[in-house]
Amino acid sequence: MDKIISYIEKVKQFIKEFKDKYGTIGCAAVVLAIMKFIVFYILMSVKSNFILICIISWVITYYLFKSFRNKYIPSAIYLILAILMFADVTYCSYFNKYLSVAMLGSAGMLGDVTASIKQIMRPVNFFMLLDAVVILATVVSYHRKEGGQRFTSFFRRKERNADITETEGQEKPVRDILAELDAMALEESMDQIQEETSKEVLEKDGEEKGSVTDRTELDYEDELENNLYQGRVRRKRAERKRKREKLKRLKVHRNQAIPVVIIILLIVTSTFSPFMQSLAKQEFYTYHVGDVASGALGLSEQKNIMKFEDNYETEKNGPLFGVAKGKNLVVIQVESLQNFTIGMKYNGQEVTPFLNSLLKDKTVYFDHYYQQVGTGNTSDAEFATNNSIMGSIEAFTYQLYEKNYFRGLPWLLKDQGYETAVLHAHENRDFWNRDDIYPALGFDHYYGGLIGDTARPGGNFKMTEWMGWGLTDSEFYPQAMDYIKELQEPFYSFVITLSNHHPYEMLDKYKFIKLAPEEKGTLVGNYLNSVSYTDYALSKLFDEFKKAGLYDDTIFAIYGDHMGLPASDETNEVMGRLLGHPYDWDDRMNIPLIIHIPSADKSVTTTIHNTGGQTDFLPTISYLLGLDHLDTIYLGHNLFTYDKGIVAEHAYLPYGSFFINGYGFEMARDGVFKDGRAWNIKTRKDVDVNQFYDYYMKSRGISDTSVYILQNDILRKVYKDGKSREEVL
Ligand code: GP9
Ligand code: MN
Repeated sequence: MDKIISYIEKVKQFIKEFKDKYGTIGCAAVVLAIMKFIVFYILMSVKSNFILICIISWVITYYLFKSFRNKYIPSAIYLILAILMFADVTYCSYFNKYLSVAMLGSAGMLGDVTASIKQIMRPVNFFMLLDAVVILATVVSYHRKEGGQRFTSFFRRKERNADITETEGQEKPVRDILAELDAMALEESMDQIQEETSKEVLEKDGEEKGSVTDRTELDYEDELENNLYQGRVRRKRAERKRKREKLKRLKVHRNQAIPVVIIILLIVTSTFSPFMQSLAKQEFYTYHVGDVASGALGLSEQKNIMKFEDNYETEKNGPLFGVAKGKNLVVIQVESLQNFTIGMKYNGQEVTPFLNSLLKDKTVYFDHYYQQVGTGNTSDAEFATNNSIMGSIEAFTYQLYEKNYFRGLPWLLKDQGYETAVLHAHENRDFWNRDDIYPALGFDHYYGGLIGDTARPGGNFKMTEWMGWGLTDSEFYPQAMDYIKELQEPFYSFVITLSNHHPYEMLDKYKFIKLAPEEKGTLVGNYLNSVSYTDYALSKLFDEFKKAGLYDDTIFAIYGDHMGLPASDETNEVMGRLLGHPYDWDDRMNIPLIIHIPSADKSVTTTIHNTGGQTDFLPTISYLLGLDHLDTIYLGHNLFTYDKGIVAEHAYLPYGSFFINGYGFEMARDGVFKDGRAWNIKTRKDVDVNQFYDYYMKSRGISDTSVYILQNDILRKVYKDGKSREEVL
């Protein structure tokens, strides 16, 4: 009890001294810093071990400031860290994870995201910067007050006081020095007594012996001895000062070591303890140090590589095999198209009237189809769709693996005599490194960029109408058609739309949906208008095909590249209202896949509920086109005949997450399986995660195998170096 009281007293004393030194502004800085970490972890959606994680961050921050005598240094470091925290919460609100060094490497591919950032930016994000600014102001004001005196005296004195009383448990050198200092202090005070006594004696002698001129030889000896003695005292004092300095240095080093030791301990133990892993993956300092270290040392988690299975050989057996054999293939990857818009009636208005009408006519609609992107977002949707391999989560695949050998759909169709082309009207034709990657992916032509763009010459589209990120879809399609018409039949045209891009800022004339006051000015309201315009523009593309006389000889596949409405308080609220249930991950990541086959019999019209994702596109479309074999390495399944699909996710949802028939699984961000969340997609109720462990491992296997194929350039080994597919996987 006494100990507690004395401890409380010490804390009170500390606070009082702190307040005396740094004033109210300093106290405000401390309160803000404590609160900042709580808000940060709420914004980062930290779910497990919340309090412990806050404590670790507070301790590390405390030692960061204690580790430097000149407080400008930690204040500057802390400001940089505050900017990183600001970036983390902003990034997390869209991508649902911490920023990584690898991601920063892809920052060049952000394009003009000013509007998007404005949209996802919450005022609370700025709270991440506030304490750092107040801390800096405290340091500056202290320096002014003290007239430039070093900012360390407070901590120095605290340390000195503590040195005398708190020697228990300190490392040996500090304790030894303290012992020496104590001994010296004792010796010094004894010397002082002696000094004073001898002075008194001398004075007394002087008085007794008369004036200096009367001094005897003995007097001089005494004086000499006294001088020698005083020299010894001075030396001792100097030595004592040196020792004190050394002690301070040692204590500073110890303070610097404490956070380093905490972080290293967390990182090292996280490799074998799920509990420590949970802390290490969620705590701000530890996460970022771990991220930088694993990048620098090339460390990664244990990989789970799957054996190659040529599933297509059996899965191609179905009634629609070859139903579109020899037809032109037009694949339209629609920017940000989510499945909930299909068939939706908003206040009595159809959002996608054209696509809805298409579904009724010689069309197969996959309503449980999901995005499967990596860091490359749109470009990974393209990649997974054409190659049946997931894009990397490390950095964007189109650049990271631009020198790889690929053998996806364009190459397979070229083998069948197809001419291949890709078309996209972003102002920068080389966005996502498209100029370099498309030839490697097997596209004979790339029509992209703007005519007359001197910064990126070689553009193909006239900028007749600008909206959002580039040429409007309705202007893009007729111009694209001019190029498509020139292709040799059969052709494969891969068309990438752009108008429906976050944050869905529209030209007024294309706002077809009358929004109710509740949705007006919301991202969801803008999105509904944007999707509606996208649908309208698509009808124009189909008209173009009819006009060109190519419609009946073509099979069309339309799908969304990735979610358009990431989670936010506003979006969750509006979407929850529109959907009639909480807006969940399956709603966000569910994209439509619509395959329209004009030449087929009406009976093909159907909706297929099998769960699938973008990596399933290649075998699925190959089945309709009647490819006998898939002479490549692929990870997907034919969704017409395979109904046990698992869709692996590793972006937006953490690595190991998945969708299967009826269920979604969100892996925990702390990397501990049992901290994950599984839910029933129909009932919307959470269910026990333990039944999904095998699926979780399979999802990891699909991600790992994708990365393995890319990292080891496996397709080159098979198709250039002559190894068998079974040999390499
Ligand atoms: C730009 C377009 C958009 O050309 O592909 O990419 P995104 O921002 O959606 O990944
Ligand atoms: Mn996109």
